[in-house]
Amino acid sequence: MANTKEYFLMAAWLSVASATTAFSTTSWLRHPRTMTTDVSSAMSVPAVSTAACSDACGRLEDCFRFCFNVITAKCYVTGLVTSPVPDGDTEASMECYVRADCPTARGYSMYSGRCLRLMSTSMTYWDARDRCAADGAHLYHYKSLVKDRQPAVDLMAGSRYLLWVGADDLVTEGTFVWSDGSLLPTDSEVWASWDDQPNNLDDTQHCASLRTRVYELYDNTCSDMQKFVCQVDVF
Ligand SMILES: [Ca+2]
Repeated sequence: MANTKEYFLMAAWLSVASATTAFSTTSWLRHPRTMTTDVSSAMSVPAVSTAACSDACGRLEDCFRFCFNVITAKCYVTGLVTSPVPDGDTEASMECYVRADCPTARGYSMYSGRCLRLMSTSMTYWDARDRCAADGAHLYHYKSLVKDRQPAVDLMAGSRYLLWVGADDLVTEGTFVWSDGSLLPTDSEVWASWDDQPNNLDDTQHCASLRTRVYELYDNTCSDMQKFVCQVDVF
């Protein structure tokens, strides 16, 4: 019989180990975000359990997350047609999960904890944004040198480009916003501040680009044709 200390260490280990759950062949992570975020663009499909709901999502190529209401037994899968969320769902009754793997069939791979795909066809910022959305993805959120630089270095493997990432100041000049609504301050470490970025050159530069020579951001003209990086959120 293990002593009390060992018992609690084992309990803690089991708690961590269960954070990644394998329903069927896909690994899922319990989603830390709110139910509202998850089901706002979801549709309901028939399922009788969390496992059945995960199977329903797993069979859909563009389903990266699902929520199962354990009270009403409703299964919400995302990446599909938007439909109104029925009344009666509360956050407490929802179990939400995201895929713990990248959608490799669509060309996404894990790079240092980020699920990314380099898009080699040059497009405007707006077309690039739409292309990522078609994958259930978004332009890369290059928010932190500590967390987001290495994935980009791994992905680019020495190639030097200007790449669209997911921030612009199109709504309010000088206020850059990521596509998830969070701010990209103009004094953020990710800008090439040594090169006076963002400088809104000729009052025409409103979209953030990652220059992979230095792995820092420059603002650039949104209508320029550039390659870009799409990101799928799997955590
Ligand atoms: Ca600039």
